[in-house]
Amino acid sequence: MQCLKKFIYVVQNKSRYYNRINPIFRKRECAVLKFVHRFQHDSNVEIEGYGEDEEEKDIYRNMSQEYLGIASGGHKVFIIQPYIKWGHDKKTNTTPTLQLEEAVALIKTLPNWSIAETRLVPLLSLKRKQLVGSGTLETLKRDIHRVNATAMFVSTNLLKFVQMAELQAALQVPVYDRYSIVIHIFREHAKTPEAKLQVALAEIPYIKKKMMELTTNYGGRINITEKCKLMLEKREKRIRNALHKLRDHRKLIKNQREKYGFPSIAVVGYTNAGKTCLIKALTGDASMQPENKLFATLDTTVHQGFLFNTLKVLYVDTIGFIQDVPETLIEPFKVTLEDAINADIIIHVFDISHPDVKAQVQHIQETIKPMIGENKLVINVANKCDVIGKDTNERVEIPEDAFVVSATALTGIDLLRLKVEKEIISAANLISKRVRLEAGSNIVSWFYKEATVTSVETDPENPQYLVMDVIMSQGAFHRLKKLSKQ
Ligand SMILES: Nc1nc2c(ncn2[C@@H]2O[C@H](COP(=O)(O)OP(=O)(O)OP(=O)(O)O)[C@@H](O)[C@H]2O)c(=O)[nH]1
Ligand SMILES: [Mg+2]
Repeated sequence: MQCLKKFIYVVQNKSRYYNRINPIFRKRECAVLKFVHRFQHDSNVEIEGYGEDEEEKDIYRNMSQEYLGIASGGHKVFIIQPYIKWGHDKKTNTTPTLQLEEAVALIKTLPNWSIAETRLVPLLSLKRKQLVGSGTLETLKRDIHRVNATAMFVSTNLLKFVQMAELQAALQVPVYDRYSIVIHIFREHAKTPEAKLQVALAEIPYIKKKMMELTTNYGGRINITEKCKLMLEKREKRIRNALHKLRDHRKLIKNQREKYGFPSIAVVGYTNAGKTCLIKALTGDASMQPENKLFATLDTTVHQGFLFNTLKVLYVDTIGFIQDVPETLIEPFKVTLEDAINADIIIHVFDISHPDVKAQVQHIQETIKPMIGENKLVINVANKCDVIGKDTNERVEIPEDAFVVSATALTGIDLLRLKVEKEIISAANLISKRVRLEAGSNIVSWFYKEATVTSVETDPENPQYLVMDVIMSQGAFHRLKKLSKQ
């Protein structure tokens, strides 16, 4: 299998380069490539339902294979983590070892991918045409061969086309950067039409950029046909339209939700921080499936739960964050995140056991700040307290007001739920009232149906009356006022 993968890569790779210089090669290798493409095919490349014809699909499939590579067959991958030792570009909020750990976690998320070897590679700059010097390149060549790796992952957000091409030509294996790896993970995890469209949209800037770099680097000699460019633009437009339609539909659902007055709580945080797990703990929804994978949740999903006072609330699960990926990759998902963040309260959950937690917290705070209003309540939750020592509170710098919980051991969950209960009335602009009503009256049934009855007692002074504590939305309150005027 490894041999076959190498053969396929060599055929694809050679053809790409010779195609550009020798048109005869194109004809000769055409038959082999057709076989290769049929053999290798990423199932999630195609998005149905927005009017692309067969020819356009075919062109896109080829472009996607050319620039993003193919993930479905799996790879034994050699990971290098480049890092800048000195100067402006040196990262200060994380370390190369932590970045490498994240790179390993990314690869482990892809089915059938395994890790052959990992290496930290110090560089003077990430911008040079030849990413690594000739000495390092020779060592890498030897080591890739020694460990039988079939691909290389350079764990930096975006490689230039020329850097990739140089590495590929020298090492004779496909080279991936973070952007392309994350796209492949997204493709794996996108289940709903919306998530699939978002992934398809996120791919386009990458392909466009690589295509443009190719033309520039070869002095315009490479004929990137207008057809390809136009096709990409058309595809982008269609995807955006399809997404708009889906979002209009979602807004409709959201308006209906608001009409019925269920307060909502959006849970945001890094991928693998435990967002899904926390919602599962808060709702007791056994069907939810937290996974030890990056980007397990791509879709915004809504889950109902009850507070101690029986008030029904909706928890919104969101896509996780990750460090060191370009904005264009996350941009299509941000719109969904912005929608989700419209919730009444935000829970920002972070994995307290993660060595990079400080940088992660900062990243989330900076990203969501412009999306939320000044007065929106953000509850900080430090999750996975079960995997750290008792004295961690002193060691790990966490926001002072954070709730320390374990979503799996259910530690601290009740306190968190109480906090939500305490804040939700004002955050969601709900009305909380104590009312005295005649037992058995229509209005009592109305409250049970349209509002949340948090307690009920018989009036000690007149047993024919009930004293009820009720919570209702503004909408329900207006309906009640109308009803009482009738
Ligand atoms: N030990 C421990 N593990 C936890 C805790 N909470 C979550 N996990 C584990 O962390 C992993 C990720 O949990 P998820 O809830 O899927 O994380 P997520 O934030 O939803 O991740 P994405 O969907 O990828 O964004 C799973 O293997 C969980 O079992 C916790 O409190 N303690
Ligand atoms: Mg999740």
